[in-house]
Amino acid sequence: MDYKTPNEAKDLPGLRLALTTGLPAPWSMAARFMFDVKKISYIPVEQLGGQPNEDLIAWTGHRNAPVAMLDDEPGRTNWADIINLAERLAPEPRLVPEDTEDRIRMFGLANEIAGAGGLTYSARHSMTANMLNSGVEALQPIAERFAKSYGYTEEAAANARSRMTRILTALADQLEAQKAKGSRYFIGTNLTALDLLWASFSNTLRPLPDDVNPMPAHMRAMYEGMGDSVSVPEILLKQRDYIYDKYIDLPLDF
Ligand SMILES: N[C@@H](CCC(=O)N[C@@H](CS)C(=O)NCC(=O)O)C(=O)O
Repeated sequence: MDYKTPNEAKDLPGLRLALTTGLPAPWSMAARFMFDVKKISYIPVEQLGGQPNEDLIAWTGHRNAPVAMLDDEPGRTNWADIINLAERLAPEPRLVPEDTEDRIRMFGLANEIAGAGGLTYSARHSMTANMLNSGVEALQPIAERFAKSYGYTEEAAANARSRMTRILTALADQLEAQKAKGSRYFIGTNLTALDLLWASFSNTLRPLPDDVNPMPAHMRAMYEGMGDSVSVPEILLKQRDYIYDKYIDLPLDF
């Protein structure tokens, strides 16, 4: 991936997408998948995970990623806003269901994966707890930045495992119900943003193998650590493999 720095990108026209570099960061990868599947071009901009990112803040007002900057519109950082932006820029292929009940269910389940208090925030709270309790001096600034950025509390970390398990069960139940109706997808009969979100976020708990996902060994260990405490139902892993196989270029490039 050929990233521009925030200062190189800030005066360019069009869509600029700040992404965490060097690893398959789940919110960043999910944003990319939405734009890539719709063939919307963007300029990738570097965000350095866990770092102060002062130039990015000066330009966008945000330290973390993703941040989608379209021309002179306000930056978009929330996963749902980014899905809606992609849908606006390229209505086809549709990733947000037309049917109202399907759309509500899709955004509801997506929020379980990506929203504050959901699966991946919970996984990150337990990772943050592990870093804070590790006694490793070098990890403390990052752990403290994560704690502040993402609303970490000891209580949230203590509840993470049961919250994650309940969400994984709900996602698996949804896929089982879809399978019984003969669909390969989370919602309806076609690909939606939820399939792409799960493909990205599943990679946090169960990273894809190194040949298609060449991430640094210490980050792989950290990601695996986030998934260690939970079992991920087989149907969810099969689903993500299907989506990667059919819709996403591998190896991942970050
Ligand atoms: N704004 C996002 C969450 C973004 C987020 O959690 N980003 C993480 C993972 S991609 C990140 O930037 N981590 C690196 C950092 O905090 O420096 C949302 O809630 O929709």
